[in-house]
Amino acid sequence: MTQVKRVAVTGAAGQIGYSLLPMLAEGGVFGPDVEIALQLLEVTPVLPALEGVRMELEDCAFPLLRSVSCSDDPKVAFKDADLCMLVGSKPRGPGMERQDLLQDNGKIFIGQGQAIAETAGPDVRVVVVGNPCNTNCLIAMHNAKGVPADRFTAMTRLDQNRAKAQLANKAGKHWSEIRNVTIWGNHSNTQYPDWHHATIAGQAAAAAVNDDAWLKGEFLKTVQERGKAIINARGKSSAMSAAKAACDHARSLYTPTTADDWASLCVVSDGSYGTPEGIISGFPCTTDGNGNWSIVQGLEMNDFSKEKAGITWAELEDERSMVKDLLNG
Ligand code: NAX
Repeated sequence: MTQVKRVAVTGAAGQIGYSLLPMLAEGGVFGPDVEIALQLLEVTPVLPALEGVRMELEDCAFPLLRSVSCSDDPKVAFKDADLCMLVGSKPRGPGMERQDLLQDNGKIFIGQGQAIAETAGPDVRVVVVGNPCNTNCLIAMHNAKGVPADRFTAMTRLDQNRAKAQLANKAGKHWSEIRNVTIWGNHSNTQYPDWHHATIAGQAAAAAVNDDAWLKGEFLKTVQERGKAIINARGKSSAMSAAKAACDHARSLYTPTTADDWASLCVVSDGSYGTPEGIISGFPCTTDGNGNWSIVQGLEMNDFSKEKAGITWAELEDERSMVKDLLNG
């Protein structure tokens, strides 16, 4: 075992970080034969808490974990990184408008994009989890001069996993039997979880579920509003499931994913399916196992799908216009 992958995680002392770090250290992304060096980033006041996380990671004695470093400087945390998981962001405060949230986070992701360009490894991949993740990813991508745009992805894998669970429960099957759910658009409550190409134990999802009204109504709403339901129940936002999804997303980049069981990734739009070009939007994607993705082509979108996707694409265009001053790099 000679290979060591350097994984940078921002917001590493937060809730998602606390679940994500052990998954990474156990080989959740690169598998059981690749050693991991964790490079953790936090804001300065949180460094003492991060030190506690570092001590716990040490105490776990993970066989694959070679080192853990902590910093409040993105250029240090991203140094030579193979994978940057951008989890930390500023939460929406009381009375805060969406534009303010986008602008405040934008400043974080400008700096992190620049630091990735300056210090990350030559083959780096970036996964943005911190919300609003699609537009944060767009900002980081635009500010990482010299880093190809296709290295940047944002996470709708949690929404894909949530949709799988809902379909499985409704059809009386196991979630491992669900394939090819797509989350189009934004990781927000405008997202469009699309079941039209999904299968459940090999059967078309619509036939297996046999309840069109449920698919178009309760299913969509449950997936779109699941984050809020978790907060209402737990008093805190999703963390374990978000960490698992972040691992699933990153593992998809490094494990070949086929058109028989695609991954829903937010990637820069090339205009496929009428998605506005240049936004970071959810698409069905295959991957080659070397960190590279392609948008699955040739899927039919009916009028219902076009209408629902159009709503979430418009929201992403709107977000982009709110941060246009941050995209000049
Ligand atoms: P927490 O508030 O528990 O942790 C966030 C951490 O980020 C904090 O420790 C904070 O100090 C740190 N941080 C803030 N600014 C930073 C900066 N500039 N550099 C480094 N660290 C910084 O939030 P948590 O529950 O862990 O969620 C993290 C982010 O994930 C949030 O933005 C959240 O909205 C987002 N989520 C995204 C999901 C997705 O599907 N894309 C789902 C889950 C989650 O809601």
